[in-house]
Amino acid sequence: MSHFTTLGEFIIDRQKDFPGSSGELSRILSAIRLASKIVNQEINKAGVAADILGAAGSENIQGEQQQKLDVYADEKFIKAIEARGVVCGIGSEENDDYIAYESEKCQNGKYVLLMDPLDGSSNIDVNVSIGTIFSVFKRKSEIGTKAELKDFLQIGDEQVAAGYVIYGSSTMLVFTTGNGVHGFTYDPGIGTFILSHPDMKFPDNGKIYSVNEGNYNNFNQGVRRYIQYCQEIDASTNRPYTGRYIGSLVADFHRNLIKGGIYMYPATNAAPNGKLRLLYECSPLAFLAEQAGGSASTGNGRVMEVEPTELHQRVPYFIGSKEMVEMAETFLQTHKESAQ
Ligand code: AHM
Ligand code: MG
Repeated sequence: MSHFTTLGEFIIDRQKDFPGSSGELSRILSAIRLASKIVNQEINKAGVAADILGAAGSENIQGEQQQKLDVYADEKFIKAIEARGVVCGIGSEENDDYIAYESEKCQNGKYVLLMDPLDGSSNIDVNVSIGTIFSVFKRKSEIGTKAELKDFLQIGDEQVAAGYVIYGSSTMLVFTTGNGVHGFTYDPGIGTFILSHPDMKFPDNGKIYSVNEGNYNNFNQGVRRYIQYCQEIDASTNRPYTGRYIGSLVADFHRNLIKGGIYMYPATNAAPNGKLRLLYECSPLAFLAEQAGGSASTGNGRVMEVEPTELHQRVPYFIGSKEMVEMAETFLQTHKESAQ
């Protein structure tokens, strides 16, 4: 039998590469691995649970309501992380405020975690890929105390780990601890994540652009001109590009990482900072993109350098193959002063 590297083995082998190398980061990753398996199982039976078991009324003897999957995922991740006792607090897109864990063990933890437990959740009901995104920072407050807001409001460059789980045609966990990006595919038969995509790299260029073009008339001139550029015919630069938009950031990002492409969620007239959240979505994927040789921009500089001032802050977002992001930035800068 050929040898497969499991996520567990990989974490142990690479522990020396992890910042600090004290085992805590490994425990965070293994908590994420566990929670993602539980969430994966629930996602896979989403239609059945809602339409058949729920209707039968016999599944839940306490008479509890069927939980929405994003709330379910939120709870599973919060509990799995808490149980390892190495994270002092957690910030989630699902919750208005961060959670500072109460136990002494957690308050002795060196890290905080930010996450979007189920991104693209509007796609659940229609059987389209969704994902979990996470980001880990060292805390700023004193060890042995409760987590504070300043622990969460850190620039992307301070991340010690980030990653995502994609619940797609197969389930994958992709992460970085600052030493490249590695992807693991879940084998449901043995309940294990196997290293399937070591050292993932964004192609420098690609031919996929991903944007919600329904917003076209609400984009600024630079974005509209860049979209026109993507659609122009020029065989020497592989244009027109192919338009692909799933509406699940993780899935769009994952495809573009493998094939080469750019994902954009620009500012619109109604939403001057775009839609996506800096701390739960943009920063973690920016860390992954840069580790994979790609890039992530607000259109006005690196996402990784944006100073957060609030937990749910949004930023315009351009992420993917380096040369494509650079070209988008050039269009944005060139048409900066133009009328909307
Ligand atoms: P969510 O966190 O509420 O799921 O929103 C984030 C999602 C992204 O996954 C996706 O790329 C984007 O919102 C789609 O938004 P839109 O429908 O406006 O194009
Ligand atoms: Mg989201």
